[in-house]
Amino acid sequence: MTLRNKLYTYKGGPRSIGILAVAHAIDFDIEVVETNPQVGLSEEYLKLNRLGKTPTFVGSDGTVLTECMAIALHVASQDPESRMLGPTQKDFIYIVQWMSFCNSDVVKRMAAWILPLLGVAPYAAQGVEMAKKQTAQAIQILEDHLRDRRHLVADCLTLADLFCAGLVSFGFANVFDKAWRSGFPCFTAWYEMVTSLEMYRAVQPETVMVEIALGPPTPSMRTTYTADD
Ligand SMILES: N[C@@H](CCC(=O)N[C@@H](CS)C(=O)NCC(=O)O)C(=O)O
Repeated sequence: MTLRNKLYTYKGGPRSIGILAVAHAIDFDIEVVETNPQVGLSEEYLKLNRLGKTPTFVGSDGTVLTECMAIALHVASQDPESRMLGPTQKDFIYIVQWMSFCNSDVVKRMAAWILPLLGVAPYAAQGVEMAKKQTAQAIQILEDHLRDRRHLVADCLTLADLFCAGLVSFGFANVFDKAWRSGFPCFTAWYEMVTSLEMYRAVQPETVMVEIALGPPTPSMRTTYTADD
């Protein structure tokens, strides 16, 4: 029996979209194994990822990787001819910079804004308002960077674009509504460009951009669950 590469993740998981899109772009076979921490995890999975997070990669050669950035870099590097890791070594460093920025500061701020509204983290109006401001502050960095460029790095499509667009899809689908988007036109145009690419659409056929941001959760939705993000 031939072993396949596996990615343990859940459908539409923002930390997995870029991994799957780059795999598609370089024709690297990965089977998605539906795994959702909010639904419950098997003992077997907890041996692979001891903090019970997704995604986790298990390669056909036995490689086990946690941390979405490491997985994305590993997958992208399977095709040495591909430009997905940037034309130069310095571009590669900038790719890692943007991936890290989005996977840490942007995701944390967005999650603090959105998860309480979805009822998957405790809700406090003040906390949500603060997280909304802090998200705008982080996205402004991307907006300024993209003002005179089409791509995050090196004026060509790289892993940074696919990976970061996947991460912020969570914002566009829930709170980056029409009014909010008008304040970030370059960031929004970049997102529309990346999400319309065939390799992105192969993973995420539909891109949701909300008209009106989520409002406060109803009392029955509120929770005390505390996922990190
Ligand atoms: N440092 C990890 C974080 C992974 C992570 O937090 N994943 C989220 C899903 S996108 C998760 O598993 N959350 C469940 C929880 O925190 O309980 C990475 O960058 O891959």
